Amino acid sequence: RSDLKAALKELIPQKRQDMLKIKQKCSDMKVGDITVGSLIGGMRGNCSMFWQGTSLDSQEGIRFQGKNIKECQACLPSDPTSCDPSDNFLPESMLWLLMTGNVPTKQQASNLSSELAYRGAHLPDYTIKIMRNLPQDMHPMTQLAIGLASMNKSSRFARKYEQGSLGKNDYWEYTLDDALQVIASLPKLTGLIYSNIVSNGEPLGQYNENRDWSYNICSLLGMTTGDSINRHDLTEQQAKDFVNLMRLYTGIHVDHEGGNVSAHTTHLVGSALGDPFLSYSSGIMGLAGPLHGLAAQEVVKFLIEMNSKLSPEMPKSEIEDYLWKLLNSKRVVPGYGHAVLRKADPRFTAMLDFVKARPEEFKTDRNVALMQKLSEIAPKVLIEHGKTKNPYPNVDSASGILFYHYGIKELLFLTVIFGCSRSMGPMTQLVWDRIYGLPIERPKSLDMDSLKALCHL
Ligand code: FAM
Repeated sequence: RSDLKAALKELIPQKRQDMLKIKQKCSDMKVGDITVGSLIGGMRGNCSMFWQGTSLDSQEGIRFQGKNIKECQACLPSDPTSCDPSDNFLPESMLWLLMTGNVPTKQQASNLSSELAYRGAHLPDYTIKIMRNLPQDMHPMTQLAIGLASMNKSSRFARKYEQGSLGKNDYWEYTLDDALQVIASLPKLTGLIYSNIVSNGEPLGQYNENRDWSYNICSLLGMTTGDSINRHDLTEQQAKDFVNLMRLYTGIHVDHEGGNVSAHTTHLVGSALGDPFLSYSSGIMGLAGPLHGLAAQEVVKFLIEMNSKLSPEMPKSEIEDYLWKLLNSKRVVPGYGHAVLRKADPRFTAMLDFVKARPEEFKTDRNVALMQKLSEIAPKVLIEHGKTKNPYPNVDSASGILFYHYGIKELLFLTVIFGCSRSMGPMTQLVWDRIYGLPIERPKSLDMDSLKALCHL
């Protein structure tokens, strides 16, 4: 076991006191005005959620407990078994940072990684049985949501709550146990889904309790050289790079503050005291939408399709024409725009840096080349088009095509990897929701008559 629970126990009294003070002294303080535009416009700009781990600045992008991506890369511990300084930090380190607000020591990160590896080694028999019986062509995100929801049967929080023996102040401990179990179970669930899709359920790799969370995901996808089938004949270096891509990707997709669909859904369902399995299963359903997590897959399709129509040199004029045709047919340029961000997504920059650090690996990949070219050309076209509030690339414009490069060609599956990563932020929040004893969410809605009356129509 890691000492995460102990670290939280130390933090809780002060944090609870802070929250109590805010509640007692500032409950009537105004946060902002809600406009009719926001009411019928997806609640944009409507600041009405509390979210502890991350915040999104429209200009600078995501901050994890106040730290931007570069700062996280500089301070969060990486794989303790490797001495390669270019290794990305472990997502487990990020989880510790999200949960506690503090950068973990190498030992704390390593212990948390071991705890997750231990917890994730055995899925319940009934979950495995359910997963193995799902149709091969069922949407991978549906499979993931089913797998997670089935594990509610083993929820410690749900059991204790049902027994009626749990005081409100202690909800968080059982929620933390379940939340860690959700996160820990994702490599195996992901492996089961992928092998269901590509190999008739035959395992593609080994789960190893001595390896980190991202490594186990890669291994179970058949993407490591040592303990998996290595379906794509990856070299040692490629397999190592893929694990680092997985750590990078899953390390920076953990959270994007509270209002995005997957995080908000998890929080909303959890607010009714749904356990972490049910709550995150719902979040996964939200992530599956094409305007949210599925966008990475749309981008890959888009790049492949566009590449098939362009001349080999990919001239700028052809790319511009292609984009205009797309926009004129009222379609969106996938991978561009964002509901909150108003600059290029720093997560996109991090993925691009991964490519730039490996010029040999990517030099013949036309899709990756087009992804890079588009990031220079599309913003100008979108600005001229004049609709998008943010004409710059978001992370999805780069992420899917990198997984595709290494051999993950089953596009619908890409969002499952996103789902592994995104568990960490919303699960952190659910634990803190319980620590603070936050109530069920229940915003007021207006019907059409009330809206018309308000607008004097
Ligand atoms: N291409 C063309 N038009 C776009 C556009 C794009 N990439 N992004 C926004 N617009 C249009 C949008 O459709 C809207 O047009 P209408 O007024 O005709 O409805 C207008 O610009 C204003 O939209 P906005 O306020 O700038 O964006 P929203 O906050 O409504 O939507 C996104 C944000 C992300 C849903 C939107 O930019 C989009 O559809 N992008 C493409 C899909 C995508 O990349 N999604 C991934 C988002 C990612 F961050 C994630 O969650 N994984």
